[in-house]
Order: sequence, then structure tokens, then C-alpha cells
Amino acid sequence: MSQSYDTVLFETDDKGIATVTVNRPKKLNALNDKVLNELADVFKAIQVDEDIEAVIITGGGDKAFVAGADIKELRELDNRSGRMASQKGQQIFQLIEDTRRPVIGAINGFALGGGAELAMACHLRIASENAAFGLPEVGLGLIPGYGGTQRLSRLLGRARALEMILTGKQVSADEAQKLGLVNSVTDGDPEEAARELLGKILSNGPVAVRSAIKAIYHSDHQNGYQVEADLFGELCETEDFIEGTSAFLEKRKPEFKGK
Ligand code: CO8
Repeated sequence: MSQSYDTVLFETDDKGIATVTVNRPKKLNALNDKVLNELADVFKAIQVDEDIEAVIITGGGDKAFVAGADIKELRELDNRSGRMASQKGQQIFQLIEDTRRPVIGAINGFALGGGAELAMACHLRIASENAAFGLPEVGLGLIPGYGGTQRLSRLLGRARALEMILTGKQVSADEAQKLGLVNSVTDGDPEEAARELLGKILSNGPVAVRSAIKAIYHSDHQNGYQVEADLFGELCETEDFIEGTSAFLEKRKPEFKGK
């Protein structure tokens, strides 16, 4: 199934894997207001579509994942509209992070500024060898505004986040992996590598996978242990739990129903 937007391609395959492609290749997929609105629409649709098991986000063309927020639009902002634009982007990226199905960023080129922030809003990131990451906002007299100061600090630790953001330097895919910014680097197509990884993830109990994402993101909150215990208890009453444990004891492969 595919749905058409002007700047975002949205397709779902027969395994329930949705691919969301930011598609403005002539502008290196820069995030203008239209792209952000369409991303919000797509992810609102994903949240309520029970047939979608996982999501891959990637960039159109062969040069960029997303080269940042659209600098032409940024130029028009003042204090009030700038704050609002930052909050709007933060909310959309939070919507992506809150997807209770695995979201993998297939980073196929430049992931700069808002593009690096979009990558960080994904649960997992796989980069192509030519990918490059950076938060160059200070060079434009700005700071990251789509949650990047927060997510980069959580992913890399404060010292490394400070170094990347204060220098605005770009790092290669290999360096990004060493820093913990991406999970892996592939010499092939990162979208294919994401599908391969999803093959492993989606063979597990679907309710457990969703609960694990929720619990892990609660490690940022004070009640993380409580959320973990509550979800653990809920899982103990699922059909998937009965099936997973029975399959182990009966020495066979489980057939999960996602219930
Ligand atoms: N915004 C708008 N247009 C862009 C952007 C961008 N971020 N990036 C590239 N483009 C456009 C170029 O202007 C060019 O358009 P045209 O052909 O019409 O001149 C086209 O894409 C191709 O780009 P280049 O010719 O520059 O391609 P190169 O291969 O020479 O260079 C680079 C590639 C190095 C990626 C270069 O394009 C570049 O430096 N781009 C800007 C990167 C950047 O600074 N990104 C950060 C932007 S700031 C940001 O993301 C803030 C996020 C938080 C905002 C919160 C509140 C709103």
C-alpha cells in the first residue's frame, strides 16, 4: 500500500513494514514546513494503524538523509515564531519517538542539523558508509531546536554532545558508530540492512517488543522501574507469553499473534 504526499513517500509492504521517505532530493531533503506537516500526518496515521509492525525512515535520492531544517525558511523567524517553530518540530519528533513499534532510521547520506535530530528521534539508526552526521547550527548563529541538545546528550553523554554541538563538526559514519550515534554501518543499502534487522526483531513477541520500547524510553524518567514492573506484569497475561514459553518448553518455534 502506498499513500502520496508532496514531499514524503509513505509505503507499507506485506510484512507490515512502513517506509517513510523524506523526498525533496533537489534540496537534499531539507525540512521545510510542508515536510514537517506531512511527517506529522504520516506518523499520526501510523499510530492508529494496527497493521503496521515497524517503520523505516530514510531520505530520497542518493546524497542525503536530511540536510537539516530549510535554511531559507529559518531566515524569516523572529523570537516568537522561532520558539513556536522549535516547539512544533519537537512535538513532531516526539510523536515519532513515541511510536510503539520499532522505528529505524536508514541514514543514506548527510544527516545534518534537523536531519541528525530526525535520525536521533528514531529508535535505532543504520548508516551507509557515505553518511555524515553533524549539528552545524552554531555556525548559523543558532542551536539545535528539534530536541537535538537533549537527545544527543542522552545518546553520547554531555561532554561529547557539547563537543559536537559547540564545534558544529561533521563526523563520518564510522566515527558516529564509535560515538554510539548509530547502531551499525553497512557497505550496502541501509534500508535493506534495516529490513534485515527488523526480520530479527519482528520474529519476537510483538507485544513484548512494544513494551520493551516503552520501558527503555522511561529510563529517562523517575518512574522507569515502576513502568518496567507494570509492563512485565501485563505481559504475563498475554497469549504471546503463553506461546513463547510453551514453544521453548516444547522445543519448537513460537507462533506469536501479537495478543
Ligand atoms: N536548507 C535549505 N536548502 C538546503 C539545505 C538546507 N538545510 N541543505 C541543502 N540545501 C539546498 C542547497 O541550497 C542547494 O539548493 P540549490 O541547488 O537551489 O542551490 C541544494 O540543496 C543542494 O545543496 P548544495 O549545492 O549545497 O550541495 P553540496 O553537495 O555542495 O553540499 C551540504 C551539501 C554540505 C550538505 C550543503 O548543502 C550544506 O551545508 N547544507 C546545509 C547544512 C546545514 O547547515 N544544516 C543545518 C540547518 S539548521 C537546522 O537544521 C536547524 C534545526 C532546528 C530548527 C528548529 C526551529 C525551526
